[in-house]
Amino acid sequence: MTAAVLSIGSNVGDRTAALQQAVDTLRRWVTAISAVYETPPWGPVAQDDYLNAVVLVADPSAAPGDWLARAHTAEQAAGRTREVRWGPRTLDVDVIAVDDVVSDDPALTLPHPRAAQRAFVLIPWVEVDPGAVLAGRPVSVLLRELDQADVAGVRRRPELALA
Ligand code: A4P
Ligand code: MG
Repeated sequence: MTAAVLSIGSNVGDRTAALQQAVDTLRRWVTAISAVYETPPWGPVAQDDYLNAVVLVADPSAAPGDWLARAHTAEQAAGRTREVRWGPRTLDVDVIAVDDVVSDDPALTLPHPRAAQRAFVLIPWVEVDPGAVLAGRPVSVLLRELDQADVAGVRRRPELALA
């Protein structure tokens, strides 16, 4: 069995439709879907706000690399456009964790190296899995250690629920 945590985000075009497309593409493996959150852009590139969510997936026969391939398939299905690293995108699907796998492979680094600093990942993740652990540390504790202004900036949008 492998279970994975996927972070989905969009800040170009119909953002809700892009997130829904990601869920639809991954549907057969989905075990939980978080609420949708409006989040200020993280990183060095000035850009519009994102919608972010976390999707939990499971597949008894999947290897870690299968989750990255499926993430890329979902991005393509949403017609992903992205010119700049960390820049605006129709749909980004990041693999946050796969079971307890640790890997420094640049093609698939696990857990995702920036997840622990990202309120837009940790808040939806802890919503769907309150006991979640990242690299040996409870996600609920990691959240308390973040800049609380970043945490407060991640706003739930209940009217945009994914199905
Ligand atoms: N890669 C290695 N490990 C992983 C992993 N765990 N998950 C490789 C996914 N990909 C992984 O990714 C670049 C390469 O990373 C891939 O070829 C893959 O083999 P990419 O998706 O093509 O490029 P990117 O998304 O521009 O770069 P990166 O580094 O993934 O950017 P981030 O870290 O995803 O940042 N602000 C808010 N509020 N919400 C967001 O969702 N997203 C970004 C993108 C910036 N700011 C944001 C958000
Ligand atoms: Mg990415």
